[in-house]
Amino acid sequence: MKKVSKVVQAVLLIFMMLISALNISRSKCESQTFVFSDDFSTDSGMWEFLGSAYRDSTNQCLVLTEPIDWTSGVVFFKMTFAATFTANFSFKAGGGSGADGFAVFFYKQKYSSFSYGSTLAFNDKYPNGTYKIIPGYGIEFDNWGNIELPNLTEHADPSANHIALIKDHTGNHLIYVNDSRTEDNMWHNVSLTVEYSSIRVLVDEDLVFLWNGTIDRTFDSFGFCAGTGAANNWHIIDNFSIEIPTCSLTITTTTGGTTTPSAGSYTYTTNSTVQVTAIPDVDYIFDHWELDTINAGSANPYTVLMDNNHTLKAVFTYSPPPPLSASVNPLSASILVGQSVTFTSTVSGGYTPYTYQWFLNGNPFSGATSNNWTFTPTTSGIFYVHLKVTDDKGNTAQSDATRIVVSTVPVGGYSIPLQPSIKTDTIIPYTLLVTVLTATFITVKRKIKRAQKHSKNELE
Ligand SMILES: [Ca+2]
Ligand SMILES: [Ca+2]
Repeated sequence: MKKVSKVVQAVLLIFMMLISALNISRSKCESQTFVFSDDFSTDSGMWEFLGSAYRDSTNQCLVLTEPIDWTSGVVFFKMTFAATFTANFSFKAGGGSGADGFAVFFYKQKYSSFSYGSTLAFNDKYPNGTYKIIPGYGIEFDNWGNIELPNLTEHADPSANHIALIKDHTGNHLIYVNDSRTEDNMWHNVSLTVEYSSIRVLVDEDLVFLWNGTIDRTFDSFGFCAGTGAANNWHIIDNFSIEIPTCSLTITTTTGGTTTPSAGSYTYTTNSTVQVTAIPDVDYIFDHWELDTINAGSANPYTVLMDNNHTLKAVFTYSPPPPLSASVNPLSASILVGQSVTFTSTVSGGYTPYTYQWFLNGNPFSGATSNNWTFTPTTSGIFYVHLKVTDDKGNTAQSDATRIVVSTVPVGGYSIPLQPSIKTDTIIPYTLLVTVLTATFITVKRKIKRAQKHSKNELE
């Protein structure tokens, strides 16, 4: 006997060690829990009502359906979560002509389109009557046994009254127990505990079922739904409470930037994801994140999985821009009076936006304030052009001055290009001709001037 009891003790000890080891790995965020309860005596603001669902302020409960044929209602808990949880509530179903049931859903994709009858508003139907799935789990309190129709196996129900774990649609029972409490029009207390790989349902403190398996936590909606069909029932919820483990996220930054959410400590339900964005100050760049002091790369925004308490630090580095500089093109040009030259600029460094001022012979040229400028001289001579650029912080930079040689227009007011193809022997007479003509022109001009002077004197 003693030997046996020692063996039992050893087995128990190992078993307890295993359990505690599992507990350690499962509850990394120790003793932090979000707790919410609602007796529906006032509007908590935590529920979103769709279809036939409403808060009955007189009876202070949550009505999913009244005993009306072909109706359905959904209530979403406004807090979404993918964490393990324990939810408690009481329900009363029945009191009508006898259909269809209700469900509490979790890890469910948010939805707004749903059907009535056998779907319990847990999912929708295609026009041909087949079920349109909405991913997620539910504990179903079914009070109408839908028969299996050809090609519509989704409608198969094990009995008229059963409590089941359903997934994605009401035809998919992962586990069920026949139970008349789903329609006796009496209040019953439900305790639903969803762990990492188990789902447990108690009704009036009796175990209904414990299901073990892999749980898909892709989606995060929680709520209640119910439907009636060709027959009807009341489906009412009251005294709701929920406990959800949470983890904390502490965000810090180095000098040189901020984050969204801003630096500080936050609480999130376990296994939720949080996006944090780093925003560098002027003269700084975002360099990388440190998650729990370990370099976590430079993805921005960064997504933190709240599987544990975490610290996240945004690391910024000082990186001012290079000094402002400006250059212009062309650097020199030779043109004739009446022709123009267009200057373009290249500006780098400093802080945008830039403002521009072009200078002619050291003086700002009125209106020449864009990033390029077309200069059209009206007289011959040598001109100097430069650009002054001012950046957003008032820093300035000047380009080198460019030298523009402007010549007078040749005789006739136009120039004849000297093409390489023209032979030397034709150029000589041509040059002579131009020289003669120019000389003649100057002589004529002088004569006219002299004549004008004479006539002027005469008048005086
Ligand atoms: Ca059913
Ligand atoms: Ca069912």
